[in-house]
Amino acid sequence: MKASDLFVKALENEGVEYIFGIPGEENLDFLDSLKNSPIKLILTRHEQGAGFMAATYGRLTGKPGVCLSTLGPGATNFVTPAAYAQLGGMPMLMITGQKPIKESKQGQFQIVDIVNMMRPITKFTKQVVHGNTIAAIVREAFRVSMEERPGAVHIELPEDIAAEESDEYVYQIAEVRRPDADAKAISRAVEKIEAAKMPLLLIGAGANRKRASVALTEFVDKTGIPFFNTQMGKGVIDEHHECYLGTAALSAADYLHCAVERADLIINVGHDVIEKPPFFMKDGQEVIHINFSDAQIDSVYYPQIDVVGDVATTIQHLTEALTPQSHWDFEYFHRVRKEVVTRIATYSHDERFPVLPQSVVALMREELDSDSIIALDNGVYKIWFARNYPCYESNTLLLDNALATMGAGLPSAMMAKMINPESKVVAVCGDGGFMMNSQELETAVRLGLDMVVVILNDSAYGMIKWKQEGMGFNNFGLDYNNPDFVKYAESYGATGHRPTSYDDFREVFKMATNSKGVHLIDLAVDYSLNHEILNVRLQQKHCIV
Ligand SMILES: Cc1ncc(C[n+]2csc(CCOP(=O)(O)OP(=O)(O)O)c2C)c(N)n1
Repeated sequence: MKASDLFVKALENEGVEYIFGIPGEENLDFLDSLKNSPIKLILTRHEQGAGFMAATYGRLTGKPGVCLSTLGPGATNFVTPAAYAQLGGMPMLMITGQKPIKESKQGQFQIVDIVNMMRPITKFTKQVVHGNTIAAIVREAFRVSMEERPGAVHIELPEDIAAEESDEYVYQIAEVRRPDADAKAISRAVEKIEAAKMPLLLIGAGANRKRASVALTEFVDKTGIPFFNTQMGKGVIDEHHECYLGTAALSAADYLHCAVERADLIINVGHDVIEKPPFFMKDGQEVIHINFSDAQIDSVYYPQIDVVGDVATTIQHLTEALTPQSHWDFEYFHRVRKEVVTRIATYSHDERFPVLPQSVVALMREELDSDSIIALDNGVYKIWFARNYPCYESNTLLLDNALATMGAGLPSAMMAKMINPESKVVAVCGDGGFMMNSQELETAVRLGLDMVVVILNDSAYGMIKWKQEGMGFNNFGLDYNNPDFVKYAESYGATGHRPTSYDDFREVFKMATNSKGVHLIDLAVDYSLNHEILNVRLQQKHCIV
């Protein structure tokens, strides 16, 4: 069998549905092998778009998303998506081409040492040097990519190896059960939780990965222990829950942190320090770290107890073993919850135009369903969404708070729509982040996706402006001009809208989320209160006593 045919067979064996990417001449054997495969090739307009889509496939399904590029410049374009998947704990396989390794007449043209370039940003990176090793390499790449903590893997398939003959063979996939946490670790955690006076539960990205929703909801229902979550842990427990205190959109100083500082024990399920800290640990505070792997120690995080094993099973064991204690005191936490709710409501229905980010968030929550998905790019609005947008289901607010890259919002929304065709999907991007991968509008239109892209337009890199102001610097170096986004959308075959008032935005948003095709809404945003609310007022706040 031709080696590239075997490669495709090995991918089929893993259940691969899509390959996202841009082939180069070094991938032509592989492309030809793909021609007769049920795997669908999704061409994108930039390798970043392909990589972000593949990573999001991994994030949402738990199975590696696969992307393809040529050697050199195509492969270097995978660097940011690789880091995105690696830091975000998203399984992803990148396949890149290479010049022939046995005999090449092109000197060093386009040759970059991609295998080594990928080393610090992947879990596994390998060049195939013989067709007969393909099946094992592919199986191992998938295993490593999915193994906790999941991440990016890379295989380089040189042109001459792709074309050679190899023995036909694929490996049977063995189901791997994640190990249970040690019984002693669980009973130590139970003792600590029962002995605490004000325990508080934190839910992080790791709990969202393996869908620990049912186990965690039962834990909270039985114990009544209030919870907060990280940005990437949103929606694991329905945030309608009366024990939900809020989301740590900032690392410190928010109203929610009054509760975090008062807690004598934090039960951290699924957060690790790769995601931006949801609080800074301080001496005298105890933390139980519950995750698939033990805690990485950092000056802001040094838990006293690790419970390492499958997260959902650990939580089930804890729920069974724990007896709710009469000395547990959650009264203060519930008062903080009321304070958080009141603060979030401020400006949520302010109808000024250009719109405040707070009112954009509230309006979208009102107009969307429980299973609707918002995918965010990276900008200052991410803080407002994380803080003010309650999620009712897991993975319904997709954001990146690990690499926190710009440019992933549109491709990740496209992937979310392909996986959840029945749900409404909205990409929310800043004008800066949108322009980093706006070319994927063509891919979205070509794929016939029904989705909405909202651009929060402030003609500036707003997040950095907000930081600049917070640090007392003068406004400098962060403003630009934008294209006419309505015409831009139309030139791709999408529909463009430019609301002129708050009410108009509601009408346009309602119509766009209930319509076919790709709709782009160019929405003028007013960030003038960000500094006052997120810096000045929070620094001046006094925790309720
Ligand atoms: C690829 C990348 N480049 C730069 C940054 C640094 N950065 C973070 S947010 C931001 C500005 C975002 O601007 P925009 O997308 O317009 O959103 P806004 O904050 O204005 O809402 C920048 C430059 C980043 N996170 N990722």
